[in-house]
Amino acid sequence: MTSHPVKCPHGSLKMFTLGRSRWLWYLCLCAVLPGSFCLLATGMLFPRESSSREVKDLSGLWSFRADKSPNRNQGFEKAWYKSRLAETGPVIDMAVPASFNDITQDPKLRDFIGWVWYEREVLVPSRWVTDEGTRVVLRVGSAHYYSVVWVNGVKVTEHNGGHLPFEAEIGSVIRADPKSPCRITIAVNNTLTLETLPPGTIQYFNDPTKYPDGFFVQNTNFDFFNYAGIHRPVLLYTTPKVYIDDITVVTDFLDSTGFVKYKISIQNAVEAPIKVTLMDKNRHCVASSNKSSGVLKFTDVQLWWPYLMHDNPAYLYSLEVHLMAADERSTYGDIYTVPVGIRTVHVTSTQFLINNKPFYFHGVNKHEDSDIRGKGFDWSLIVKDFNLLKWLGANSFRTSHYPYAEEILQMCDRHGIVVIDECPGVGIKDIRSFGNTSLAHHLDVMDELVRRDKNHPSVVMWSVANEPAAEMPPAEVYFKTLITHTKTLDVTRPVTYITDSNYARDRGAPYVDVICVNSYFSWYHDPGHLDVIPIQLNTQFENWYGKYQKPIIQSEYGADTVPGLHSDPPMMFTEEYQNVVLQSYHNVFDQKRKKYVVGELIWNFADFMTTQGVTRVVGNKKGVFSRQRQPKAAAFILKERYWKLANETGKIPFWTKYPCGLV
Ligand code: GCB
Repeated sequence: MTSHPVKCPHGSLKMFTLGRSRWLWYLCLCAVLPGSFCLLATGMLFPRESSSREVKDLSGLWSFRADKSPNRNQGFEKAWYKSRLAETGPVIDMAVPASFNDITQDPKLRDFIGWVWYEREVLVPSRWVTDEGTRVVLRVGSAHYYSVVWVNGVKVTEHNGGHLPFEAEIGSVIRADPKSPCRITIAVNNTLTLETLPPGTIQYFNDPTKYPDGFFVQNTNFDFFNYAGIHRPVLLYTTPKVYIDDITVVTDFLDSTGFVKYKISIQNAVEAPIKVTLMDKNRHCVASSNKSSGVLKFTDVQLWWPYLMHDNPAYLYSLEVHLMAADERSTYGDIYTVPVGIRTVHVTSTQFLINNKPFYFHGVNKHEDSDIRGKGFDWSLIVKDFNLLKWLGANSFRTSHYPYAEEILQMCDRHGIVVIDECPGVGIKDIRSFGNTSLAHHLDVMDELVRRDKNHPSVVMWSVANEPAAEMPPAEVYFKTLITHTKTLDVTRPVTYITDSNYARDRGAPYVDVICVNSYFSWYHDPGHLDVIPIQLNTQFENWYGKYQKPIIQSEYGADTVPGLHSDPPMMFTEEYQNVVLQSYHNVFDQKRKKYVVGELIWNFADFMTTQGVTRVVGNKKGVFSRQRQPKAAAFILKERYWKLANETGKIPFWTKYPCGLV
């Protein structure tokens, strides 16, 4: 039997803690690149094609088998990775990327907890195999939650965490067996523990008079369905042997002069000739250098502005890095281009400044969630959502409650949608989740998140958690460490955690830069009593600002609404009730945004799936759009407001003909 991290049924997972010796490494890097990022030992550049890099997308049909054995461990005991999955037992077709839960009619698969196995055979271009100077990398955009990956039966990597990419170099494995197709096996386990992010626990019910043999449930403290599987594209890509491993970019400007501070790391050579070129939209070079780090300075800078704040928003330059390297046998070149938006972010005691101008977040909270595909990546859905965001006049969203696909952030860069980038620190309610193992994992996740998203101009703030039980004594040290660490990783962006309206949960608040508060007055508090909103919301803002003198974002507010349900006078769950909740909140925002409130993010953009329970009727219905992306009445209220706000606080682009008739 193969020894494996899974020690007990349903995958009680051994955590990777990568040794705190990394701290020393951070300190060294900080010393050479002050005012910039401290990162993991290797980069995680998004796989892009270039004249030196090829990408092969493995999206499509994979073979799939859930390990339904009582201890969920048969796949490891019988080494399913050693042969074709179909030879181990019955397999079904599975779409990748997609959550597996809603794909079949099998209720046991929908609610399955434990290991599921995916497999795909790939024909690899022969040049990739024969050319020893080519690195072949297997990359998984994300798989929820814990993954083990084999190629031709050889384990190539493991990853702990459900929302960030991981990869493995597989050239040597496929070259060892060049004649056979490359068989990729990925085992994914969705079991959550007190130390995962988000946390969860498995609870067994052993009373035979009430429950079938082996009955157990997974308990969680978050309000979305724990969709699982391979959620984002699986790719193979190549680089030359000596390659550009990471690029870090920090931007600034003074009057009309732009500055791009950059650092490039290369692998498999101590140094190599390099050419760095910054190009404008028309591919004209505006600055260049032949050093692996430095500052590019150029005139007539075009800043990256948020959507609706400028008539030429989301301007992107391109930083092209060209690496030349040679060994005794050949010359390799590597080219990688990263989009660069020149913008700054600063926070004062009352304002959130982008490019030194006050920015007001009028946006949404989202989920990666849709019918059938669950949390699976889907371009049609993404493009539709961006069209809806722009229709709404939204200038921002929060990646509640986990990092979204990189392709979504690329869309934000290109459309000027500002992002609060949240890690999966949601549902941290149990005191045992404040221990050292949890903290170490949380720090690792922040490292991975910042490493992946640091260069996106759209990302303006990190959120380290949502509504943690921050009234518990260990929360203070926990959040102090986490927030301080995140600021060390990235000195250019503010950091927050999202609190709920329980005012006692503020042990982390002294360390955040912006206070983000969720509240549901007249819903969870005083349900049905719309008249409490003005007074309770006013009290909420005055209390937080009075104590901390930091700008405040209303990071969630809303009401569940069943589309098509009506009542006048308004009653809970009707479209009219949602309208009045929104309008009552808006009246208070209008008073406070003159002072220190810097944003409002509706909960939620669209209805989304949750675990089943007595408060959820086939999911959470607080969307202003249905799960199928059709507007409820509240969407029109929000749209009118957001365009009005844009008109006041920004500059509506001349080309935008928005249908509210306000311009
Ligand atoms: C919250 C949570 C969010 C829930 C929402 C609700 O405070 O942050 O995850 O979905 O409330 O609708 O209850």
